[in-house]
Amino acid sequence: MTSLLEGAKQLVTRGTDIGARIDGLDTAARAARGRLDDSLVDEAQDLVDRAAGRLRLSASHTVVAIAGATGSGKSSTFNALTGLELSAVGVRRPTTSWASACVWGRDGADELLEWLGIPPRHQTTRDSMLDTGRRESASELDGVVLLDLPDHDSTEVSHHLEVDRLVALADLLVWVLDPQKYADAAIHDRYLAPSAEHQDVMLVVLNQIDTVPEERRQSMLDDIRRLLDADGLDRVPVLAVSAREGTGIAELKSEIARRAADKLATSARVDADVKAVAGRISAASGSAPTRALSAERVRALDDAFAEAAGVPTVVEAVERSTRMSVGRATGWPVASVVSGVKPDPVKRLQLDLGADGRELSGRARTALPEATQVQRARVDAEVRALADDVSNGLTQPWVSAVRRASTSRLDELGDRLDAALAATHLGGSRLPVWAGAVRVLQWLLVVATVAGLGWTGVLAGSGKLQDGDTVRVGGVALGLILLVGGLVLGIAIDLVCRVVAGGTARRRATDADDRLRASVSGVSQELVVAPVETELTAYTTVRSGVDRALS
Ligand SMILES: Nc1nc2c(ncn2[C@@H]2O[C@H](COP(=O)(O)OP(=O)(O)OP(=O)(O)O)[C@@H](O)[C@H]2O)c(=O)[nH]1
Ligand SMILES: [Mg+2]
Repeated sequence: MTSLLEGAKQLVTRGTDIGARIDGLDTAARAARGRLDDSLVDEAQDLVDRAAGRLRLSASHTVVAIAGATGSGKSSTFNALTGLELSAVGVRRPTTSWASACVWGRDGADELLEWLGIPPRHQTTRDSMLDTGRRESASELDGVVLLDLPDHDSTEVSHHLEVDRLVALADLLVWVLDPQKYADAAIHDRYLAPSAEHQDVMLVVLNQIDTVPEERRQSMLDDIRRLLDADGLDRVPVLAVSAREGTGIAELKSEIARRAADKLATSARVDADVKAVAGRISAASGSAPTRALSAERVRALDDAFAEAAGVPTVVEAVERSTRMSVGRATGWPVASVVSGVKPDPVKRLQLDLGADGRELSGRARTALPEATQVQRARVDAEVRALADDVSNGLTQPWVSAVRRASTSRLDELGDRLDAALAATHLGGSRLPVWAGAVRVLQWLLVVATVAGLGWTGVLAGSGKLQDGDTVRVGGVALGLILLVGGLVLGIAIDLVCRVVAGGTARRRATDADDRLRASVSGVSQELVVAPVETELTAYTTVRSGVDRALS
């Protein structure tokens, strides 16, 4: 790109910003790769290379190519302009098989001729052949590299290829028409009409005007004008010449000289190329403004992912487990013993109960239910909705690119969700301090109840329960108070603590839910959101590149 910018600098000094435009097209083409039509992207990248190549080369030369149908008189016109019989003019068609060049002012043209692919044997340097009588007219074309091209319409395939190659490289194009074939679709459809962007670097010549009766010349020129207008080439001048008799050659030479002298043809040509391709990329890309992914869409996607990952199952297990462990610690111990030990729901999911918390072990997912078809369908629907939402208003290639990106990594979903859940710390699992204290209290109450029961039993057995001897509080035997008080208090604490344990369980469940959803959100971010955002960034890059290329 440095060479491109160096080449462009020379043009920047002349008030154009062609380097920035090529750079814009380059940026757009790179970002469009794999998203817009390959052939269009290839064309843009070829053009960037070609334009950079041309701008790196001589800015003081203007490459003028003479193109047209076989027998129209290209070589004759070439010879008339050079004043020499350089190109063979023949009756056999086609005559010219290889492009030849005539250079006025050789300095710095070598690399340019090499880039054009004109071998030295087909090159002539005009000023080296000057005779004094012709010096004046020759110097008028100083800086011109005139090319005589083969025909574009014979059966020789190599001729078409050579013409297409050089038509793409020339700075200025002179299309030679003749009175017989000037309306041929071959030239209008294939070359002229598609060059509307290039009309400022084109001339049209009607040759062999000597063969047209004088009274018919104007109507023929009018006819050509009409055809060119229909091709979208309303600014292209038409010159009537006779290469054989020299009519109009001086005017043609002046027109070429005028365009070569201001040295703008090179940048104008590249500009036209860049605008044409950038215009097509722009049309394919559309100009809808980009929209950001909406937070609601992402949240809905996260929800679907969380459900498919089994987050609600784990969260519910955490809640039940907390309720159970706190309940068991704070509950009336006798009831727990009688009801037996139920398995911990979290352990059933093979959650690892560490000292400072718990994590889903690597084996956890085997215990978690697989995502059901309904859950999986919801994931797919949410991904689709997100892609459709964000690509709404974009052209089809971009809609497809966004959709493709949104699903490109979904086959990793199951594994990635498992891994994310396995690595998620579910929050504290320790018994709350208050519950530990209540446990001690409950056992003290059990001891009091048992002691009260024993004491009361002994008193009742010996018939001393009503006896005034035994310790009494408020007239009731202490043993009985211990027995009933311990029982009532134990059960009352159990009931109150159930309510408190429910709160703790819900808090821990919410905490676990937050942590799990954060992990799941990381997965949706990586597998769906980031790929979609990459496409949106590419779209923005293409748009801004194209805008720069067209500016
Ligand atoms: N009457 C007349 N004949 C011309 C004129 N220009 C060219 N010719 C003749 O037209 C024929 C073709 O001329 P060329 O210059 O070889 O044509 P070309 O376009 O180079 O043809 P290819 O190399 O085959 O593509 C030759 O016989 C020329 O003498 C002209 O202005 N008037
Ligand atoms: Mg020829």
